[in-house]
Amino acid sequence: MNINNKRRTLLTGGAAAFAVGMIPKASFAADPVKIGLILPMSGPFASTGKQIDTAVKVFLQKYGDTVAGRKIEIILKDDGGLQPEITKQLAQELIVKENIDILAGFGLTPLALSTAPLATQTKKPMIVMAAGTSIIVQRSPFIVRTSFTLPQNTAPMADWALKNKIKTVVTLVSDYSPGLDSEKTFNKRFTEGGGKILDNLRASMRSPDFAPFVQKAKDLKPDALFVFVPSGEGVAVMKQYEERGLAKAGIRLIGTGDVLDDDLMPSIGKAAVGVITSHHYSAAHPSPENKAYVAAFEKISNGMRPNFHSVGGYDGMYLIYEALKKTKGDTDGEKLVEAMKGMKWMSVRGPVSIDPATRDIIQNVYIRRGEMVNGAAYNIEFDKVENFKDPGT
Ligand code: VNL
Repeated sequence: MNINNKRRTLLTGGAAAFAVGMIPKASFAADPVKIGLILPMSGPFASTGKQIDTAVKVFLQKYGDTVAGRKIEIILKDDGGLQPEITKQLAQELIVKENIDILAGFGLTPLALSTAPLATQTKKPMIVMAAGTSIIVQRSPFIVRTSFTLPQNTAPMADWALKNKIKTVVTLVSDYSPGLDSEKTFNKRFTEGGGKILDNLRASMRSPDFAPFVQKAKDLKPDALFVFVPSGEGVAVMKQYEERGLAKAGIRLIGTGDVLDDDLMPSIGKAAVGVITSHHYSAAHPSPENKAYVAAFEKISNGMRPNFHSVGGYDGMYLIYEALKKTKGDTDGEKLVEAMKGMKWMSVRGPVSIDPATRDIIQNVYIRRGEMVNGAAYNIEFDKVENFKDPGT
């Protein structure tokens, strides 16, 4: 209570200073380029923050902390992952008090949406490294996304199901915007291709109980259960799927890769075998770039496996560095965003680019099967849709 009150007073102070028009001072070439990194480092989505924070460390180790003659300074803030107004207030403080040049992070959609108007008002590039609702990039011309979108990752799953004798599906999603994006995309693609949706189930996003939903799905006897839950919640879903015997009842599990998040695969173990998911990143992606990344990440973190959110953070840093090279160290927001548009590079996930029209990421979406490799569960890619843009909803 006390801490909260204190925090609120502080934040109100920051907001007030901002409101009376305290214009952030321009930074000079000799100053460091400051990146305000806002992540959920605590709370139910802390794994997302930890993954991105670690990826930034791996990036700095590989590429150094100076680019285009300017030192890079990262200022990390923990927003707790659940309160959009806290994320926005932290962004405001970073801009007004710390004079940051670039905003980055944004673990969940509501947190990115609340901060978008600030990016526009202050002309600060806002790099969305994790959140995946389609509409986010439309909320500010200063947003550039290096993560993914739910429609982008869902559509290929619906297409795969249609081609693989899955005729009836029950969907289960988290009841907030990325879940609704995923549900809408799956419904549309699957029914347009001749499939039938038996029910659309939605579980609460905060401390969900999946048991009644998984049981309901079982009772409806679909060919498959399609699942989207945000990173961190997959273990609970997999436990219910296993305990309630859906696989034995002949009900397949399919979904976006969030449910078989690499971060959780060691805990999910054998339950993941045979589960088909579509996603833009697997720690098992067989490229030399990715092998080096996984090794560096595991080393710096004492054995943590990198997940897709880490890659959004790693590529976000890469994009910032390449843009600064193009502007020769100029941190003007409009110039940086302009430099980011159309940028192409070889990510650890495969080839990616920033769509110059939408500022969203274009990437391969892979179809993967859960398999045991030397005693550990991995998502093994066996098919892909190349250079896939967000199809929207
Ligand atoms: C979101 C989407 C967050 C997918 C996730 O993990 C995720 C979001 C925290 O847009 O809120 O896996």
